[in-house]
Amino acid sequence: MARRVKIAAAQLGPLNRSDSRAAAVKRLIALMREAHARGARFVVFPELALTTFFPRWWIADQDEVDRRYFETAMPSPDTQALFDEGRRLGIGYYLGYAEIADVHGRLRRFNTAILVGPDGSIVGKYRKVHLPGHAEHKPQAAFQHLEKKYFEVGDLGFRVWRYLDTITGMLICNDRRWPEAFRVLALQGAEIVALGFNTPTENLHYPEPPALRVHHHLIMAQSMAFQNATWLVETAKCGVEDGFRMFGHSLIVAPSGEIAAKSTTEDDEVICFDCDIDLAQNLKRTMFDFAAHRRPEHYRLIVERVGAEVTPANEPRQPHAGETASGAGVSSRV
Ligand code: ING
Repeated sequence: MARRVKIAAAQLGPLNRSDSRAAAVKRLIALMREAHARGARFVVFPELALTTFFPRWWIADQDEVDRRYFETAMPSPDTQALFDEGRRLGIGYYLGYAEIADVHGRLRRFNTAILVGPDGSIVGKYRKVHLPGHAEHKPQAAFQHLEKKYFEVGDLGFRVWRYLDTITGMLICNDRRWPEAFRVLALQGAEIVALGFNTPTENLHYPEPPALRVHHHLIMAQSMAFQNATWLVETAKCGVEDGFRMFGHSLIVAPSGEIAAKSTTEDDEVICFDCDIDLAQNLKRTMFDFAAHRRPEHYRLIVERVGAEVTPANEPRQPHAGETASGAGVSSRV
């Protein structure tokens, strides 16, 4: 009997700086109720779902940033209502937020997502590893992208949890641009990957056609789901926040790489799909049978080398300290 989980992507429209957390939570609860009414058992909310996408702003006063945009507790007085409603409806969810954590006496700040069970318990936590953008102020830029200033690199790695009779992993936004992140989850048996995102329509660095950014978003989601034989739910916070636009295109992608559901607005919107979790069995048994086909002995560079370096096989090179003598991990055979 196939395992089926009806999953919802609960897309949020804009949250302006003037929007309170309570207003955000009210909208999240309305989305949760709609998802529940449509039979969903798991709802994926966006990245940083409680506030505006504040990394677009240079805010010098850290206390102001902490007070206005970070959560020191989860649930907090503002988010308790969401936890209560989730428990009342018996529905599980992924929630993205900015976390301040006291780790061994030191305050640390992360772009975080949690997996909450139908009983309201926090089953798992993920802290965003791939932080895009910059740490310094770019006064000439039309907007900032200060995730490297406001957050630390996540310290929990890429993990999966047994959740609603499935193996579920979590990622956040920019992680979807790095195949390694999905593969580490798939190597742990991920059957569902939940990912919230906030992606600006405009490119900070050069005039990129907005349609091209969406094209990238769509091909990455389809390829990551297919190449790792997992369901992939990607939920946007989108629309125009204080004049700055982010695109929607929330997605539910099947392990076949097919888009099963896609949002059509840049507002609060629920999309749902009744996911057959066993759909990936054939893929995992044949084309993407990792044990049968992967050759890690040839992949060493992926872990050893951070940035790209031109190292042609027909030009001798001195291996860096700590790198294997053969550099690319293959023999010097021509
Ligand atoms: N947002 C964007 C994302 O990766 C970005 C940032 C966009 C980086 C396009 C590079 C290119 O979708 C977040 N929050 O990561």
